[in-house]
Amino acid sequence: MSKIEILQVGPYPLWDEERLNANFTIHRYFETADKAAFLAEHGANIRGIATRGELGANQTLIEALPKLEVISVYGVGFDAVDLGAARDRGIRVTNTPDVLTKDVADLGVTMMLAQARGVIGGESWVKSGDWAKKGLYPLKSRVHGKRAGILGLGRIGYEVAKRLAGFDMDIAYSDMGPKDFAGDWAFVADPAELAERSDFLFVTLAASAETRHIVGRKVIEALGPEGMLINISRASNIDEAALLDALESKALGSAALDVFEGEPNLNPRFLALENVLLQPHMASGTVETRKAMGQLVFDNLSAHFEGRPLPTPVL
Ligand code: 8YV
Repeated sequence: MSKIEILQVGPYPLWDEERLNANFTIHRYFETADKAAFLAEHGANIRGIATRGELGANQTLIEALPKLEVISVYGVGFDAVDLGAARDRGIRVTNTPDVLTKDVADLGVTMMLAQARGVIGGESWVKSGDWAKKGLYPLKSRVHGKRAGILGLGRIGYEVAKRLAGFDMDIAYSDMGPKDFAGDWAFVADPAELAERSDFLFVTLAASAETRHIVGRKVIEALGPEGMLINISRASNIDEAALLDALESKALGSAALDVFEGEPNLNPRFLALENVLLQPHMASGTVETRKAMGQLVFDNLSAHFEGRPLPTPVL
């Protein structure tokens, strides 16, 4: 019997590609030069998409695959999948929640500490010989005991807050409403008010059309010249033009960012800034977590085609 045909939208680690190839006929869409010609030739046979969080599957792609049944996302965020188009056709969508939560939180806190304490600049100070030439490294800001704001107290926001509690930080959060599990963390409904009372503002909410630019000029200005913005969610949650303006004018103290509009081709204005820490969208990027994510991508596809319940359905 011929194997089920799957469209692979972006590369995966070798171990995932081997498992997918052993079980399905995989079309490496990202390597096809003429996408329209490829879809005209193979589109009608494809029954599944394997994609990544930031790559998703847009309406045009979904419409080009008349037999599409399932979209399996390697990532917790499914904002790049056109859910409306999928829902209209009864196409199932799955993601990889939970397995990556703690790694994403770890990187967010690492970014805060590294940026506040000047870890990257400190290493350059040593390697460039500045330590011997110029003496002591410039003093940086304390982290422990400061005020942290968590914009979005979901799974990842909660793990960030738990870690920050270990640094004796004063924690507040914004969400749709107060959360039972938040203990003595303060609920602040308005993101600008949250920013106003924060030294460090973490953006940890799932992106959607509703959250687009939720961190706009008002929030950024409220965080202010001493504040730091840390984004481990999606670029679309922040008005990037407003962020760049504020970083350039020092209306915002600093930022630590793992996600960018148009990544990996980010706005070159970021590269000229000294008050940013830039990471290549790697918050879930540990071997352990990526293995678990790849397994879930495969398990969801297999479950669908074998008629079993999907392990982690979105739709
Ligand atoms: C990416 C992510 O999927 O979980 C998400 O939503 O964006 C990430 O985990 C990962 O970088 C692989 O592309």
